[in-house]
Amino acid sequence: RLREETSSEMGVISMSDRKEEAIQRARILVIDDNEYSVRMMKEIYAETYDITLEPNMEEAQVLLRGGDYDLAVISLDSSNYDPLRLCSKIRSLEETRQLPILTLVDESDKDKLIKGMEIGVNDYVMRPIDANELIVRTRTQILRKQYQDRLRHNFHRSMELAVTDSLTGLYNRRYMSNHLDAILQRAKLDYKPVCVMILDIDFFKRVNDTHGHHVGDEVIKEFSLRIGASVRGIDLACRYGGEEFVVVMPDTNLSVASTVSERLRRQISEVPFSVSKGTLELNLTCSIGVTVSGESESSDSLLKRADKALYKAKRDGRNRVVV
Ligand code: GH3
Ligand code: MG
Ligand code: MG
Ligand code: MG
Repeated sequence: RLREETSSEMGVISMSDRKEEAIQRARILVIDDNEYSVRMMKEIYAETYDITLEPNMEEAQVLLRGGDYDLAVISLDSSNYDPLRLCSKIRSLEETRQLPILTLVDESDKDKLIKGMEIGVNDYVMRPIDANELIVRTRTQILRKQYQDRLRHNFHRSMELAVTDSLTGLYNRRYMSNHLDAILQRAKLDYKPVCVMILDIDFFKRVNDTHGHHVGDEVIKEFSLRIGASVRGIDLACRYGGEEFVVVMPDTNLSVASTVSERLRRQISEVPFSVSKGTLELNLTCSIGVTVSGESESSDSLLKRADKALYKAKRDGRNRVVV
């Protein structure tokens, strides 16, 4: 019984994100060596934000790379460093590309500001600094940054939900089906075989009936971990149904795939499943069907043949691999 990933579930996630964010103060890195403005920012930021002061440009770069800042405030009129170089560094590094930059600008430095805007500075405050203006411009940049972070995060989460199974974290059936055809086409161009393995836990109903659905779920999770541990990075492991799994192995011949399957089968049957916080040990077995792609074979027919092999493994007495 695979849980359906619905859009309402995605809605729940975005709400919990908002909660998380409410308790997290925004973080500002100030790169300025002007004593007067630094003191001013300390005063007006401290209430609302976590503020870090770093007048040294090299140090600031280290902080930016490691820290999770929501805003960089950079003085453009420092004599100790090249602020424009710092701004372009921030824009060019993957880790800081999205970081808003607010600059503090001296009237005489307007040409620097224009260059800065070209590089990707988001906003500026002119010296002498007006506190209210600084507050408003700071808040605007931070809100925009946090809004974008939330969108990005929700986007990644929904992508994840769309392709993975929520109980096990393995790919879901739909994702696997969609990609298997592409994998087969690629393999055909490279003249490489693709193997498919289907696994089904033996007598799984008994686990549910004897110990309950929760224990059944735990077994499914542990089973998934063992599959994950026994396949390579390029293999595609998916939860195909309730307690049924498919592993797609590109660039693999049948003899290698049988060896992998046999090793996994033995590991499953020889190492008991520890569940209910270690209070219960279950001896389980699984049956495995393995097959290799033929020339120009569709994903459907490949999966069908693997399923037939699995069915034979069950019929022949379970706890075995049928190729
Ligand atoms: P066989 O050896 O023939 O495979 O026997 P089996 O008992 O494993 O039979 P079958 O594969 O047909 O049944 C699988 C059972 O798994 C049926 C269903 O109640 C249960 N199941 C499916 N999805 C889940 C799930 O997400 N959690 C739990 N706990 N049980 C599930
Ligand atoms: Mg069955
Ligand atoms: Mg079963
Ligand atoms: Mg089954």
